[in-house]
Amino acid sequence: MQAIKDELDRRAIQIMRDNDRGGYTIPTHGLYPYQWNWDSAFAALGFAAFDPARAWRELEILFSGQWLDGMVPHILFHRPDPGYFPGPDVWQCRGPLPSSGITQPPVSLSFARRLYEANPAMGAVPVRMLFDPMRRWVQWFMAWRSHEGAICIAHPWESGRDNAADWDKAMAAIDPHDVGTYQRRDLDHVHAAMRPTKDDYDRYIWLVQRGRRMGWHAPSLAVDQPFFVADPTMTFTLMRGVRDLIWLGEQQGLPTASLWNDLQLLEKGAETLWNPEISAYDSRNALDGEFSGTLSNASFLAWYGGIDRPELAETLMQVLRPLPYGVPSLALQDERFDPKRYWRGPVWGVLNMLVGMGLEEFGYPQGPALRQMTGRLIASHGFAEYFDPRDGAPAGGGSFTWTAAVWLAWAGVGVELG
Ligand code: 9WN
Repeated sequence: MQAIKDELDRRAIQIMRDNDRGGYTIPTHGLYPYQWNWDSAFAALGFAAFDPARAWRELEILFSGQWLDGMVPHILFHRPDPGYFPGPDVWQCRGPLPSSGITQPPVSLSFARRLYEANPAMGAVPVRMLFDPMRRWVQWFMAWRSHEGAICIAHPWESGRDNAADWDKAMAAIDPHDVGTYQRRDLDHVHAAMRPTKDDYDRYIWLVQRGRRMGWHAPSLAVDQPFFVADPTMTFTLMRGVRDLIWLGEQQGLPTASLWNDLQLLEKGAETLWNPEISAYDSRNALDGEFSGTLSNASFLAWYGGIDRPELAETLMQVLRPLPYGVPSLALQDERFDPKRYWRGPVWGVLNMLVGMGLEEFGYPQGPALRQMTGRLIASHGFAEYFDPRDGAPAGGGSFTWTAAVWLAWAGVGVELG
């Protein structure tokens, strides 16, 4: 068994090295040729298992793309690559590096704490360097993405769960008739049945065009938002991030007072996302207050955010019962469930890990169980972007950085194979 585990470790490290572009890591060759925000945070955790200095470098380069207003972009376009659309010419942003104009879940705040805890002597300098940029990113979220304390997305790509059923109703309100023609590149790499539809893409691009017209100026974008949905992914990852940033600040004697206020507001906001009809946390359209009625893997991030809710554990057990590999991005019982199309059914190592870490911290047996399921999933089906939740069949891009990182940082640690 140890030999199999060693071989998987070796392959995971090789994937991370192959996707390393010198200080930053791409998610996978071809489909995603740039630095993505939350992918990089997971990459840092993966590197921490075999090259801690390189792990900090990943986060430092991510934050070198931070905008003056505090936002940390969801993509940094370090070197041009015609294989991805929409590229820097479409976004037309004016940050310190060519970038997109939206953000992604701030898991990097929490992963910085993990890096620090693993090696406080090495972490002291980077923490002192990153603390203020991280705090300014939190302030940006609270200023421009908060609705009653819950954190909203202004584009489906911000959530990281881009194509989730959660956004369907809110997206339907956008009329993209004037979007014009454009050439998608994702379909050159992955089968159309696994990717978003043209109707969705028209709206994604329409929202980018709106941002560009307004010069990506946050106060202008906030007026008459066409899409603004409170998201459990954002809310719980920021809540956890703020807690961990406070912890880091206290370790290094840095100012944390404003973060305590943010945390209080986020805790109130999270409760506005509890949907009694599905007995779980749900996304909620901030424009009309409507819940989306979607049981997704993000519905179970509350523990990761630091909130225990025993009814949620019952809902989780029902969702997990028919499935061998962890939390699906949409519950099997949902009529919109689609096992291969991304974020509409498949299972992701990264979400299994966040949900599992939270459950482990609160002492639920489902936490270690999720870790085992994810370990066995990767051991038997490889380092794919995501997997069919019924049989583990790999889907999306291959040789994926964050799946390798999840193996090295969590799923492969203590896994029982065989
Ligand atoms: C758009 C890189 C990213 C992930 C997201 C995932 C997918 C991009 C795309 O890939 O999004 O940002 O083009 O589909 O949904 O979570 O960060 O791996």
